[in-house]
Amino acid sequence: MGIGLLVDGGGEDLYRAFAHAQGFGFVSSFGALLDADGNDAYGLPVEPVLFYSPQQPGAANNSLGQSSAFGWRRDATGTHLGGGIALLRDRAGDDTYNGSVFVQGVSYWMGLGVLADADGDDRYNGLFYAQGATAHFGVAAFLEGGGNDTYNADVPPIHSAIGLAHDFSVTVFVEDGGDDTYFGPDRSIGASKCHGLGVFVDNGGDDHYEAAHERAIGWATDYDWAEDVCGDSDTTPSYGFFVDAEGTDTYVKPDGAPGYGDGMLWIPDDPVDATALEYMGGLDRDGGATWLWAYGAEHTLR
Ligand SMILES: [Ca+2]
Ligand SMILES: [Ca+2]
Ligand SMILES: [Ca+2]
Ligand SMILES: [Ca+2]
Repeated sequence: MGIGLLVDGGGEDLYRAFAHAQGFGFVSSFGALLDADGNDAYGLPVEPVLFYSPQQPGAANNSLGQSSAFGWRRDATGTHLGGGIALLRDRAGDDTYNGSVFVQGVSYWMGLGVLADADGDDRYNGLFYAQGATAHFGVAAFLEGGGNDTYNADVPPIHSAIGLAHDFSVTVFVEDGGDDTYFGPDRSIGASKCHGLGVFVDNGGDDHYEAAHERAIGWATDYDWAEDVCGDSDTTPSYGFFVDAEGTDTYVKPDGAPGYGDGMLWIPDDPVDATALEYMGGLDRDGGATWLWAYGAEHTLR
């Protein structure tokens, strides 16, 4: 319980740690890193493995940093303690963010994680729960102000990134401008599962989207299935939405992906369980077009 602040007024800085750093908020805590200027490098290495990761046991560190909020969930005594608040604010410069599991605007168990980078051509890499991702009643915001940014081009991501919400969580990912390049894993780029709400918005630029799995770019699942057991709720849906508001964009699709593309509207069907409460889809607004889009009550968003 407490407050931890790192405030840097400028200069080109190198931040290195293994875990619990660069904006980490544990139970009843607030941890923030504020950097005013400069081309900075934020690093939380994948290996050598010193901090156990339930998502990547023995293979990668549990980073819990670069704006990562974390709570104490269901230990052996049945104790629960809600997570804290984590913030990483970088105002300018061409920055690089490299991390492992739980990095870059993420939250787990009642926490709030915010990454806000205002300007510059930035590079983000994370393996699992990265760049706006939440698990188990978490809330997170990933806010990018501009520049030509690149997501997961240097290290192949594994799962859950770029606007993903899992298990009663809420995630908002907003990219406000620039020609951006996105590489997303399974459950990414506006996705949710198990009663989550995941929203992805890119407001401008000519962007490139490439997902390694069809469950991305406006996708939600809520079914009771061996891989993804979450109760098949009759009352609480999953929501996964994608919006690209401007620019001429390219999309690379994996097998089975919905028919998304530049200037298109898509509403995927869940091939696993037609009765699950899943609200999903995407909208790409074309470069020159200006149009009003209305959705009638006769349609079912699924
Ligand atoms: Ca700096
Ligand atoms: Ca910077
Ligand atoms: Ca940027
Ligand atoms: Ca963009």
